[in-house]
Amino acid sequence: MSHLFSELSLKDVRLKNRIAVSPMCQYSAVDGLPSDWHLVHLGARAIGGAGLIVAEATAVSPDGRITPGCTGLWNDAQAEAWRPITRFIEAEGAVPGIQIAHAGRKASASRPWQGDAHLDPDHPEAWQPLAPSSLAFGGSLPRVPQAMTLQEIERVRADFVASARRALDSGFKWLVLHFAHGYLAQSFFSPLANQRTDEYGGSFENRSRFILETLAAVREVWPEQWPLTARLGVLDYVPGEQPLEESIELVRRMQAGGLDLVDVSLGFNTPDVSRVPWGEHGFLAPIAARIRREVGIPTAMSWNIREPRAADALIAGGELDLLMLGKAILGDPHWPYRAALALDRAAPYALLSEQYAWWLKQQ
Ligand code: 536
Repeated sequence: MSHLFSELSLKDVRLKNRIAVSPMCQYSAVDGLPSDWHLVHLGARAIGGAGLIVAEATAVSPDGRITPGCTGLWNDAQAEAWRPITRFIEAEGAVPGIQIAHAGRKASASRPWQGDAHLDPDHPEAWQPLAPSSLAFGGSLPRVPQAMTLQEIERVRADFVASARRALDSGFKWLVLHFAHGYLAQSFFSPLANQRTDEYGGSFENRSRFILETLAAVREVWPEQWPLTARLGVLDYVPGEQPLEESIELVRRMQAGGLDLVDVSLGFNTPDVSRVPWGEHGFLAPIAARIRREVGIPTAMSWNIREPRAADALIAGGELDLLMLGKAILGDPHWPYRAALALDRAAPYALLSEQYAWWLKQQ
């Protein structure tokens, strides 16, 4: 029996396997509204057999979008528009999840295929990015963000709470807080981005404050029975970053604050990714394993995982509980079915909708 195809229970949610679709920005929304594109993109992967489908980084406010094409949950029309998507995912036996986010100083950019750079400040669709400090990310994102006031910090926290409520109304049963990739929450934690001198900057306690307060506020409105998880950038592989021990301590405090699982990811607080050891299959696995062991929290992980056998070994080896697939499952919505065939699972057809299974079983 493979480990990849064992069930995972977390709170009152039961995933039929350990394969999750990692949140992947489609930059295809208008006014933050998910569309037929999102239904088919996510729905196809539910048909494909993944146990958990996490919708892309969805902005908690208009200024929290990465690009004008990002999805949102800052109004009720958006909550309504997500509903057919969660309904379809559930009907296919998968669990619908969503990642909520604020892009911070990386906001107000063009879609990757239209430049992947900050929009000119005079562009009709541009807006003023916010961040802990008025420090530009650099590279293709040169805009100097506005350092947030305490009132703005409070406002964004309230936006996370309101978006979590709407996610629940939309039918999502798994919430991911985006605390990674150089976006707002991550940039509060990183000394590479945060130079504040008030209670939100400087010491480890202060740099952790935004993340821990946001988590606590969301925990109050997100039901106990559904998993509350976060994607956290634990390392940037850039000189001047926080030591890994700080990231591990932050996860410990997040767990004490009600976090049910951590998706171990990268910081991306600077344009310099030259030291990231991309080459190895599942290169973050030793770090995820250490967090799982030292903190005692379920872990998920993505980045450079595509081989079913190696993926299965990561679950079997106790390094992670849940596999997050990005490009592998973007290129092949039926990755779970193919993985089941490759791992000699008795009945890969059980992963498929009846409509597909019937055809595929014909001689
Ligand atoms: C990660 N990215 C993460 C995104 C969107 C854009 C790309 C997100 O979390 N919404 C990434 C950064 C650097 C290099 C590769 C990938």
